[in-house]
Amino acid sequence: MSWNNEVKIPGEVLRIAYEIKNMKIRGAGRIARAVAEAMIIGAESYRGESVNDFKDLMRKIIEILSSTRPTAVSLFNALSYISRRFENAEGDLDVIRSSVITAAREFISYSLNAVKRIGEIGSRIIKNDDVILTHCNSSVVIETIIRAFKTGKRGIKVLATETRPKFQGHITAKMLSGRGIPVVLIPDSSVRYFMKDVDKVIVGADTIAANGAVVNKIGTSLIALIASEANVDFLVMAETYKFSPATLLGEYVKIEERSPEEVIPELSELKGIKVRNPAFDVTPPEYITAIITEIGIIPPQASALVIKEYGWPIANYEHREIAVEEDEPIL
Ligand code: RI2
Repeated sequence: MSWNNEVKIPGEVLRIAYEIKNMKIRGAGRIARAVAEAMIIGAESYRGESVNDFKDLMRKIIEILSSTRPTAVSLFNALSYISRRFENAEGDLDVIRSSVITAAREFISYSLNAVKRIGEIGSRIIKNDDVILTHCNSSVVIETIIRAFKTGKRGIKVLATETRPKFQGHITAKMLSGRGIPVVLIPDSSVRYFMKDVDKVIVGADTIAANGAVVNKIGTSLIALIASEANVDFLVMAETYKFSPATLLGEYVKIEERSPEEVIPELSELKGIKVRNPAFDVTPPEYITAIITEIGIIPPQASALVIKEYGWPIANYEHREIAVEEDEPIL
């Protein structure tokens, strides 16, 4: 099956899907907001008059967006928040269409407020002269550090890991230094070397399981291990839509494995050598000091409670590969 077969999908929706898949749009929160945006574009683009055809278009768009990246549950939680609304809505096309648009807008605005709120809560934990180590590029972590800096915390320094193979640490370093915050970019493999200087490790999350295990960028669990050895606090920042309801029922989180070319661009130089590129790993709850969410600071062991109390609807949609033709898309 390809991305553009029996139902006509708007080019802009396909572009968003393609950019998520290729990580031009990336970061668990950002991809969740991008799929919500794609749903709005899809809903507004429908020119027919049939409620059934409209719902089929929405379902097809959800299927395509769900096929982009498998690990960050934020993407599936955003889609199931929206799909539950239009699947349960009753009325004419206007009513069903506006149920999609309203739910998607609600999600986007919830998400942006949650990031801000986590920044407010998280920045209070940062003290004058703290040396913070972060991995990858998390918008909630960046928000928190910038807010701490803006609200007058003095002497903050950040160690940003490169985050191979995609080097998202470069983005982090640029974002922070652009705001006047001292940053040092370090190789991923040097974390243990530097840990003696670190006061706090702060990372984002792609998915948090019911048992409190955190799925985040590959290498996170190694950093947690090193922090634990050195008795350094290991803090995770995550909006509640990064908690996975399906894990309550015992489902595993699928770890994305990306192209070997991201690790070795000239693969032909290593003829016959298999190269693997898992994008995420799992940090067990016992290595996590606390998880900072928009509803407060929780121990990882309280994750099941967060899912039950504040839970996002269990995703009806799961990641299924849909082949992308070479010349697809789209623009
Ligand atoms: P925010 C990223 O994944 C990283 O793993 C990062 O820690 C996480 O999303 C959370 O990002 P990728 O898309 O939502 O770079 O905090 O693979 O921005």
